[in-house]
Amino acid sequence: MTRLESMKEALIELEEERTLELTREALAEGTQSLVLLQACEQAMRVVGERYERHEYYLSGLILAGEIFREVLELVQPGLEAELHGEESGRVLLGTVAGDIHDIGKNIVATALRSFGFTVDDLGVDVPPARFLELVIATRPDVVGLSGLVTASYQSMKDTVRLLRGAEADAAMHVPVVIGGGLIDEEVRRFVGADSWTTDAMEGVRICQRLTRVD
Ligand code: B12
Repeated sequence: MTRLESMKEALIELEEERTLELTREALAEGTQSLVLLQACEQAMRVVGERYERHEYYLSGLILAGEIFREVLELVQPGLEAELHGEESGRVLLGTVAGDIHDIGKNIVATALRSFGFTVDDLGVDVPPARFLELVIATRPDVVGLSGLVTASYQSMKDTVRLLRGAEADAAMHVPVVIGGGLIDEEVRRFVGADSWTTDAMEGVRICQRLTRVD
């Protein structure tokens, strides 16, 4: 088993110290931050499946989230060094109402900032009206909505409807990108968003495409 695989395994088994130790070792031997993050995302998926099968309880999800946060602290400096870009557009980002998952959203924020975007991060459990308020105040080029629980899709839909609705300035048609582990084309259609992704780097490319002035 490679060090990366061992690290992934340790996270799946919720072994905090071992995960962090292996992360430090992998970084020391030159493993890219992005590669480490991808391994962590796969591990989190397995943790989620174990929770679904009742092999892990809520405490398992909480611990996994905690360990991931600590891993993120270790890889963050490398991540910022690996990614860079010219000054880009402005993105308004947040996890929608009814959802408190923020690990993925925070990774996207870091990736976007590293690529030169200005990111206004509204945090978690953000109601549609708050997004509208900030769209009017900050005039972003893209709105990014994050959501991991199924219930978040309705909040995303409500947010898009409000942004496209009568209260919003018709001239201000801001593209909306949605992201989160379980999102797919069907969800995008339900929500009425312009684009979707389950990957932070693809999210950056989508935002670059949407803000490109040709
Ligand atoms: C860790 C975790 C938690 C932690 C979250 C900690 C935190 N600070 O975020 C805690 C313990 C708080 C938690 C709580 C709950 N959780 Co939870 N959780 C997870 C778990 C295991 C991992 C999530 C994660 O961080 N993944 C890693 C990140 C990096 O991946 P990501 O979020 O997908 O983000 C990437 C991309 O999607 C993308 N991206 C994300 N957002 C955006 C936004 C934009 C704009 C763009 C461009 C890209 C983008 O970029 C990221 C990097 O590539 C998932 C399992 C899974 N499969 O996702 C369950 C999971 C999401 N949770 C689940 C559940 C059920 C819950 C609870 C309801 C449990 C409970 N009984 O209370 C609560 C929800 C409370 C709420 N209202 O939100 C279910 C959801 C099922 C469903 N269909 O609704 C899952 C799928 C587990 C499962 N399989 O059952 N959870």
